[in-house]
Amino acid sequence: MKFNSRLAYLPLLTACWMASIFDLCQGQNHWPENRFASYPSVAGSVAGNRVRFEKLVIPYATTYEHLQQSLHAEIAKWDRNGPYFLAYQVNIWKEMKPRRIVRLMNELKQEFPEQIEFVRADHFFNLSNQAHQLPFNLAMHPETQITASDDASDPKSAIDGTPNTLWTADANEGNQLTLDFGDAYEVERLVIRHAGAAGLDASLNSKSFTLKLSRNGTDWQTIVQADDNTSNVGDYEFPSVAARFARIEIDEPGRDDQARIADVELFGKTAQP
Ligand SMILES: [Ca+2]
Repeated sequence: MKFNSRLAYLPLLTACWMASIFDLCQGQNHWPENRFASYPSVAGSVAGNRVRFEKLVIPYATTYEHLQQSLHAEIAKWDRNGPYFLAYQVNIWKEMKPRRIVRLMNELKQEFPEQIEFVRADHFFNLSNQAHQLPFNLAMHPETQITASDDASDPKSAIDGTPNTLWTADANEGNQLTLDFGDAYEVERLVIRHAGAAGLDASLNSKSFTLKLSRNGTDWQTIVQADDNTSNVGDYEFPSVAARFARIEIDEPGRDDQARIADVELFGKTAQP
């Protein structure tokens, strides 16, 4: 999803969950997951002394007509000078069955070509944070590329937004993941999910790992050095560092010598010129 000031983002948050076996979610290979209990703080996402959120335009919308009219009214308010975020909740137990939601989505995309995107809830909040100059998950940014020192398993599994898919490598063959954000950002937080977060035995969690950041991909600065780890999820906030590249090294894997990363989030803001 390219971040573009010409686009309005119209997510159907509940619909995507509920319509899982239908067209709306086809092409997704996992479910968006929110495990808020794993987060000790979200200090980086506070704006005006509150955690930022987007209010639902309509909670529990039940009719096609209601949704369509509301969306048209909201789009008419859009000044097109920047992205406009709209969140709706749809009650699919009445007439707004999943296929009807897909129909509404297709009609609006046809009516407003190149102006509307329907996105998953996690992308919605990420794009909203980015637009409001708050830290957002750079690993989810469309420009971000990821490579692994051993790509026997797909390194993208480490940044697909769910701990249920893992990047795995023989620790003797390769133990690094490198992210290239495509541009420099002020990076300030790492959330890393280990094997236990994917439902595997916690003894397979990486024991020691390192986060390094770099502006140029050559000179690296060690930001986080974690030893004797037993946690399923690590959450590290640090003074912001301007970086285009991030590298995670598994220095000591879990008990079977397999490096595993279930998912990584790296939060940062757009660097000031
Ligand atoms: Ca994953």
